[in-house]
Amino acid sequence: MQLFTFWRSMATFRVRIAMNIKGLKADPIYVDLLKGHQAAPDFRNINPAMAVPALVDDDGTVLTQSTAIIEYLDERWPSPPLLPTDPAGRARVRALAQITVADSHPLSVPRIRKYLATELGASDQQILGWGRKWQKDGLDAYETLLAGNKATGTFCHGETPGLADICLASHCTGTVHFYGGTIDGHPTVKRIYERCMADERFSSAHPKRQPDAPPTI
Ligand SMILES: N[C@@H](CCC(=O)N[C@@H](CS)C(=O)NCC(=O)O)C(=O)O
Repeated sequence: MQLFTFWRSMATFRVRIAMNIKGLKADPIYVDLLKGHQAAPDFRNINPAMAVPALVDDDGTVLTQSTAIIEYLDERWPSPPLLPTDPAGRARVRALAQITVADSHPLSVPRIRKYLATELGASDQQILGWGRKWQKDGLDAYETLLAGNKATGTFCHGETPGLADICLASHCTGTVHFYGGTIDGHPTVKRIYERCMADERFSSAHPKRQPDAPPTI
């Protein structure tokens, strides 16, 4: 398998965690988003949406969109599972994941930050504040949905990490490490995030531990 990746990509972080949980390996192909390599013709042939991650399976199947990739991996390698078996549980986990994947993260990916700067004249500080605002709204939603719900356990849904935890981990990492925000006001989120990051399958996937990360960060 080949994984098109960039160290600070939160969406690729999600796929790296899922692959670690499944015990899968992929050859990394680095796409430097800060240098605009996502627009290079070779990569556009892989993903016309010009975004990482993209995963190419050994039979040549090309997959894009982090949660579609993660669910593909979960279906091909079902153990350990990343989604519960019951429909209501699956819907709950997918809904939690979408807080990050659909509602928060898309608002501050590089193409959005670039548009804010070049078309709307936003400053670096304004763009950081913009990102923090949508991250914080996502954290508020997670906290309310997780706290006091009896399906919440050590992890977002029960006692083993799954899709929702993967998305929550990327959300919190983005908030703390890239937007200068905090998760201190979100105790249930913080507890689960810290538990996740104590697990090598999560922590080794962290952006700062990737070979293409700059040595100084
Ligand atoms: N919804 C997509 C998000 C993909 C995405 O926007 N990835 C970012 C990095 S985290 C990217 O490659 N952005 C390129 C750009 O904005 O130019 C997913 O979850 O995979």
